[in-house]
Amino acid sequence: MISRIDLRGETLPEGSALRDLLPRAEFDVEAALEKVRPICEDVRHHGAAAVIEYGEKFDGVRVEDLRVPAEAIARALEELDPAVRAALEESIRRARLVHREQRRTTHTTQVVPGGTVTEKWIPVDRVGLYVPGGRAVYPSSVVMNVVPAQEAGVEGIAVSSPPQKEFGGLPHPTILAACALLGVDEVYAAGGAQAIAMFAYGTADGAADGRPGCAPVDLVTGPGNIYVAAAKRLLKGRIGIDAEAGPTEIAVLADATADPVHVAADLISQAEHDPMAASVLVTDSDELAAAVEAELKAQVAVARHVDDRIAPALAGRQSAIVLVTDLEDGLRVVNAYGAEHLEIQTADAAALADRVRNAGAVFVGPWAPVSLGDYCAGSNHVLPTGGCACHSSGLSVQSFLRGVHIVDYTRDALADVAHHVVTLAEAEDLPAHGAAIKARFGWKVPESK
Ligand code: HSO
Ligand code: ZN
Repeated sequence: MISRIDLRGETLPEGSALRDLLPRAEFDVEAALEKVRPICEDVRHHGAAAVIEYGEKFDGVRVEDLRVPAEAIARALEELDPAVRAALEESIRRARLVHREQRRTTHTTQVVPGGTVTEKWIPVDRVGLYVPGGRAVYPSSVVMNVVPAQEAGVEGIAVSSPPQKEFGGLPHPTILAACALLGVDEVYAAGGAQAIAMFAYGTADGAADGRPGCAPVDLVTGPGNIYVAAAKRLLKGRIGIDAEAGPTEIAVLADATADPVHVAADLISQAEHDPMAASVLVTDSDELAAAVEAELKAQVAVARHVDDRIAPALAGRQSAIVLVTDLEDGLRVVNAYGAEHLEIQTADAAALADRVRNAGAVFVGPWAPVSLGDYCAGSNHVLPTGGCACHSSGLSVQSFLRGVHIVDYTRDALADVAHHVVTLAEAEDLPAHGAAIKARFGWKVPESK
């Protein structure tokens, strides 16, 4: 069901050579680029009409209007199961607690007397948050996108999620209800690459009844399938994007003290997302490896979504049990892998977690499973996959802010450093740069004090 990779008794290679020994899914965004290019071009030139056409083609339902009416959003909340409402409210409350503290304060550095640089954090004006709606209908992802945007102070927040045939062309009602709970009223029934293009280019032609369309956004965040990832890559530059989200991943670093029942349950929990999802156990214990294999069999036997997702995910080349000589090697392995989610289930979990360098999020000890983070830890679940944790972070308030430097110098402060500026300008053969300084001092370089 799950393969083994035995790295014991070898000196582990470093960096990318080690990464090459580890399992990973193929997520070839490049290949999807050619498919999404004409879709994006169509939306650019034909606006809402093209988005509606592609919705009919890919989602199997033709909508009159992309914008979800306010009444439909209100109704979805009224009809929401009260237990789901309470759980979403708690998820939102905890996420707000964490994300509120991520706000950055303006900081002024006095570089010299009379010369300051202030770094001011300004939220982007308008964001488009994409919420998938195919195999995955995740109201929790609405929370994880909207909360940091709101806590950052973003004023224009638009959400888009694919139209669902069984709901008359509206996005899934729990998605709409989550929007209502968060106070988001600008929601579109658009999915896939066409939704990303709608956000990037806007749809000036708007609705059938002449109401305005979706205004272009500055930044698009949120997970999606390979076509969504390809459209984000294609339109990056015109819009900002968050880290590209590929199939979800869980790595568990565990020793003989870990409970195999927990480890197996956690590996299965993320395999449940996608046949391409990755579940990786890294352990120095033969006994644990064998016990987890047995547990996987037992738990998969009674799971749902087995044939279409869990079984292919666990059997795929992206999943494995990796045996290592000791936990030091285990740490090298998980750092080389850079998992989206990393659980540490070892005797001294906190100390090991402290030495993790590459992971989207780290879950410490037996009582912090990834599922907790998916919904109710307060942490964000939109995290870098595919090894991108080596250079990118998950979604946070920071994702929605820009740090702008405000430079303020007096005449004396400029005079004092003018000769250095002129020297550097000349060294770069850019005399006009130097002239912009000299022009302020009667075309001379002022004497430095
Ligand atoms: N584990 C997913 C997020 C999610 N899980 C949504 C359940 N619902 C990626 O972090
Ligand atoms: Zn999950």
